[in-house]
Amino acid sequence: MALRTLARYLTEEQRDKGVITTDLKFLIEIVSRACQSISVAIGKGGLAGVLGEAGSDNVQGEAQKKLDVLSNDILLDANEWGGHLAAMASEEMDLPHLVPHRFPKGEYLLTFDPLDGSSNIDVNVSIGTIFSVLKCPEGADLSTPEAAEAAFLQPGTAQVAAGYAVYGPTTTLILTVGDGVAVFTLDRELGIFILTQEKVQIPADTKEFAINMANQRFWEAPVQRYVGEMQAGKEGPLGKDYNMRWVGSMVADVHRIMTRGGIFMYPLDSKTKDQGGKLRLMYEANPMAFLVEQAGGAATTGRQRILDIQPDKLHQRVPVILGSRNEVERVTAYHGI
Ligand code: AHM
Ligand code: MG
Repeated sequence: MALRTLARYLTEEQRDKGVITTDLKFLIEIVSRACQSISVAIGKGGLAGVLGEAGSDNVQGEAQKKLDVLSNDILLDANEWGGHLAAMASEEMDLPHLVPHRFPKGEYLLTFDPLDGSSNIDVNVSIGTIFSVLKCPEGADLSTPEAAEAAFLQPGTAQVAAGYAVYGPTTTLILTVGDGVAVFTLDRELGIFILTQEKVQIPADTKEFAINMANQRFWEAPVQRYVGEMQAGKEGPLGKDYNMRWVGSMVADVHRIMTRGGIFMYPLDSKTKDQGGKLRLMYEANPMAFLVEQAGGAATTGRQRILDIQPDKLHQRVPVILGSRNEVERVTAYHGI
């Protein structure tokens, strides 16, 4: 049987099923090609001098790595000329990036974390790109980057596509256009993404959890209770032994859950409470929540479904609990909802 490439999958979603527009198909193909370029740069590592600090901070006050900046530039350059976008926003940029006047503007907005897993970049551990696509509201003010921020402030339920690429032993692209979740693997010789799994389903139950245990003393009572119960194992109230896996790159931790189930938590803690949480809503929590729900899992802050949050700023942070449905519902219930 002929290989099903990403291009073919998207064509079927557009032409045969009518799920996406031709512009959205084009947009996703361009993002996938940018991910291939990022994958090549990461693959060269120290040979190309791309490792190490960039010597600058991003808007969140985090030190940027050279590969953070390079990945951001690759995504901006790839996406600005095609005529499918109105504006882009990124973890690495304070304000939205408007499509330059010399190019036509389209109807979509793209947000991304160009390279997620900063602490793993220089140590040859899996990292990735996360992206989310929204429609630009009619009549949105795109006259300045400051004015354009308002167009992005839409709840996650408004996403028309979301995905992530993992740069690990293989480069994979995980995508949803609201019609289930599909996994594509990069054939490095052919230079194309090939469909390797469709209709991904996250098992409702699990025995595996992912959380940064170093933050335990800062967590709130419901998460303390839940993790304590998991650690109590067979003899505890949950009646089974759990295992822990924590990569420290959200893309890799979520990808494990997509593959075999599990629960991922970056909950509210006293260290990050003032800023609302650790992970960013628009380009980390929302795209992952859309993918996880499309795969039959659940995603909450502990108090609210992530996709229902009405954002009030572009770089807003939120607590994240996602993965196997029964486990997410349990810990959410412990928060008193
Ligand atoms: P980044 O986007 O700067 O890489 O930060 C997000 C990352 C996630 O990938 C990961 O889940 C988390 O931050 C790890 O943070 P920490 O090591 O502080 O627990
Ligand atoms: Mg990130």
